Amino acid sequence: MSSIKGPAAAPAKFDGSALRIAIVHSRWNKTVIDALVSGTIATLKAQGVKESNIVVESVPGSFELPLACSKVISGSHVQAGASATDLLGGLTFGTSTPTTSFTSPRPVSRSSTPAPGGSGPVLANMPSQPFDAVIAIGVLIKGATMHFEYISESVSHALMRVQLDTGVPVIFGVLTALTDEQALERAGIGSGSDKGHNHGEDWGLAAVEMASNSRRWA
Ligand code: DLZ
Repeated sequence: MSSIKGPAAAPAKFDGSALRIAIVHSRWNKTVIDALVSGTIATLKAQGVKESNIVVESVPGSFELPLACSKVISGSHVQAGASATDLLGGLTFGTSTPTTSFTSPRPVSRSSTPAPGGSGPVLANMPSQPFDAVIAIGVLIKGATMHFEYISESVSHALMRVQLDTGVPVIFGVLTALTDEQALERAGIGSGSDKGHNHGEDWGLAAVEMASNSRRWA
């Protein structure tokens, strides 16, 4: 029997062509994050969102997502993130530090200009524009300690607070997986014959729907 889980189709088709969407993702559990971010961007584009209107920022871990989303929404960040065009164009990434079987926080380059001393890219100061929705993407995988519980709980509450405080939809793209395989399957890259489903696709759809409705409801 097929599963009854999952979102039903939206009641209307939404046009993302006038929307500006931010993706803020953590760099822990890179393999899964990369698949989720790619799935999200592909769906946003399929909904009509222009590549140049998709801005991607990264933070070290999921715990940093709420503050980053809040800053991105309030426009208090002065440095522009990478556009999806930049990312899809194959920017180079810095050295990664392995942390678990497939985890590695990863500094993302946002410009091809190297920083003085070769320590990384120089970020350009650019005026920020409002976002219609922000998608927070993180992957928490249960380990031997209580980190998972504390971070999952606080991050989900904090992301909810950000969207209620700002009135800007924040899409909850944080996987809270009990095993590596659970996380991989929810990014559509499971190791079995059924690779699973990339939840980034759902998050892209949710962002366009919520952004469109928020404009209509305003
Ligand atoms: C410390 C930590 C651990 C143990 N596990 C994860 C994880 O599975 N996923 C994730 O996104 N971040 C993890 N972190 C890092 C924290 O989110 C945070 O970046 C650090 O505690 C620094 O505040």
